[in-house]
Amino acid sequence: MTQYDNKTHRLYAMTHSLYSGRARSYLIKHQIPFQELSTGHESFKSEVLPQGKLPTIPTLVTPEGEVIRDGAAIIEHFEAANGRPCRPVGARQQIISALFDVIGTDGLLRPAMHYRWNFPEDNLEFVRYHFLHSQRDTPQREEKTEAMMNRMRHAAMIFGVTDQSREVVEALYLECLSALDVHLSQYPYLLGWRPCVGDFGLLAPMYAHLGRDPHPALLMQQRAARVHRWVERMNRADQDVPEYFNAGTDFLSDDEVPDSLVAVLRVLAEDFVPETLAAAEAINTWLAENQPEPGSPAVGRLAQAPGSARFSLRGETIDALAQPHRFFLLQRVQDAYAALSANGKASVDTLLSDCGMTPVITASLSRRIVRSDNLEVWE
Ligand SMILES: N[C@@H](CCC(=O)N[C@@H](CS)C(=O)NCC(=O)O)C(=O)O
Repeated sequence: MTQYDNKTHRLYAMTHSLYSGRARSYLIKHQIPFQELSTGHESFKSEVLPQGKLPTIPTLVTPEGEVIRDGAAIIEHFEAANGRPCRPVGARQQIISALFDVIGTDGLLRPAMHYRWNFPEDNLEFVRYHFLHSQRDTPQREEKTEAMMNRMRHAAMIFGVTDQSREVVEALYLECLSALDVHLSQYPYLLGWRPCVGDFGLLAPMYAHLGRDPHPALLMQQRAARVHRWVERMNRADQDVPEYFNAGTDFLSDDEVPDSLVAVLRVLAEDFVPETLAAAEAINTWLAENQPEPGSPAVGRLAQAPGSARFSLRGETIDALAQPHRFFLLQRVQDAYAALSANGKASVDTLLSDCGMTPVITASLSRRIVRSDNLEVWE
């Protein structure tokens, strides 16, 4: 069996996995030594899964042997232990950081899946290499790889990418890319000179899928060089800002959220807001009908699926899986808002209204989701 030294964290992850990119980047940026392994390693099944409960990546094993499953929980573990280096103190910046975490991990799944799976002539061999090599070399390896790839291909449709919606999915993503590129012409990170929690969330779709698979990576390099640089930067331990000749070191002063970032959020709001409202309605109806037991899983394979939500985007109807996980992360935005002073709330209200994001504060589920023993469960 592999021997691990007792100072290094073990990160079970994969290069091509969306959620892995977020946790890996956090470890790199904070210079936390880690060794990356995949779910194909024997230790994942024998040592990690019994405590992680679900076979998802990323899952972290600390040098003390604690198992933390889920990217948000991994980041929260280090944030809580180290004085929250990635949470800005200002009301507006704090809300925007938490909001980008939800948008990155749940709001950009359509373009991520579309640009990975619907351009097989450019992507397929590359993607197959990664899926194959995350499986142990057994006689069933090829078969398992195909099954896994088919499952993910199908996920693109479940998230709402169809022949009818692909044009609008592409248009929205390309506008988002351009707006982000403009923002990054001034600053290397979302809120200035260092990454916030929202940068890590946004990196999830922008790294493995949109910034690395051949077709979308080329698109990003050609159309948004600065966004491509940000993806690189997020995977380096240093600040990595040689092209900014007036670089600072901190978040922007005076709780500033630049207009260029508001412009990015305005594009993202176009599907994030209607999708969130439709998903809240679908899940709340499901909750009323099913009354899940307190403590029963709300997210992942062990949970029951509440079905899909229908909403309209630039005249196209989209049906997308209604995901409770979005609301688990949105609770953090809403909790942060609830803790603000009246003045803080007022300035956030103005900002969210400018972004077209006002409903994110009130769109909630009738039951809270909490973490218990490595699972997200209904309270
Ligand atoms: N909420 C989890 C989601 C993790 C997740 O779904 N990871 C994918 C890979 S990107 C996975 O492990 N899928 C396998 C499965 O669901 O069985 C997180 O943020 O870490």
